[in-house]
Amino acid sequence: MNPLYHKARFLLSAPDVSHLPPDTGSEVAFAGRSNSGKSSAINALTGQKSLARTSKTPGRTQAINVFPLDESRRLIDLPGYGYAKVPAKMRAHWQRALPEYLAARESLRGLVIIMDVRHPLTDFDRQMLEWCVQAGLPAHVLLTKADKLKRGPGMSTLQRVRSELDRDFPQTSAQLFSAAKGDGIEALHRQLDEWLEESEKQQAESY
Ligand SMILES: Nc1nc2c(ncn2[C@@H]2O[C@H](COP(=O)(O)OP(=O)(O)O)[C@@H](O)[C@H]2O)c(=O)[nH]1
Ligand SMILES: [Mg+2]
Repeated sequence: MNPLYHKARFLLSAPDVSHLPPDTGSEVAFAGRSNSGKSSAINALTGQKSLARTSKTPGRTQAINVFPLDESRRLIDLPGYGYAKVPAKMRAHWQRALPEYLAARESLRGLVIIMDVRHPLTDFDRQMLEWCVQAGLPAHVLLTKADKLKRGPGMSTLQRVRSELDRDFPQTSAQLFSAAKGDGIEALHRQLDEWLEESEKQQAESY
């Protein structure tokens, strides 16, 4: 149990990257296809039932939600991609804004990409990973809804995803996760710790 993540609270919903809080301290962003289980993963990792809203019918709202953990660290919930009912104009906007955010945001330490374990590495996911490579940003893949597969098929999906990542997107790690069962939370906390605590140290050393 890591109490830092349980301190997460909702700060604001930004319609655009220009409305994000000042680019200081450190943050980790979460991305994923609509309905992949992103909101459920954020709720599970923060130990809060309804911090990020979850729904069975994905919404049209496309905004960035900001969840501070303390004065200098935050989680960033990016708009879900690949949702057909999002108006074309808005889709075009995020298609431009997301890679810009990944490349320009100084405080951004890494990206968690949520994928349904039954449908990993879609074209959208690969696009996001490509933008991470271009931005020199590490990524961590959560294969969520792992409770939907038996242990054997789950493990072989993880192995297959890892070998594809090794080939196409080195610097990217992967794990199984289940918000429903609470599996994989500790491994995710360790990855977030590495990104958020390392940068705290770097800041301390630079004074
Ligand atoms: N079985 C199972 N269902 C999940 C899990 N995570 C999310 N879901 C379900 O998947 C649907 C979409 O989840 P949500 O978190 O809203 O996805 P988002 O659109 O990516 O934010 C909801 O019906 C959730 O209850 C999981 O770990 N296991
Ligand atoms: Mg959601």
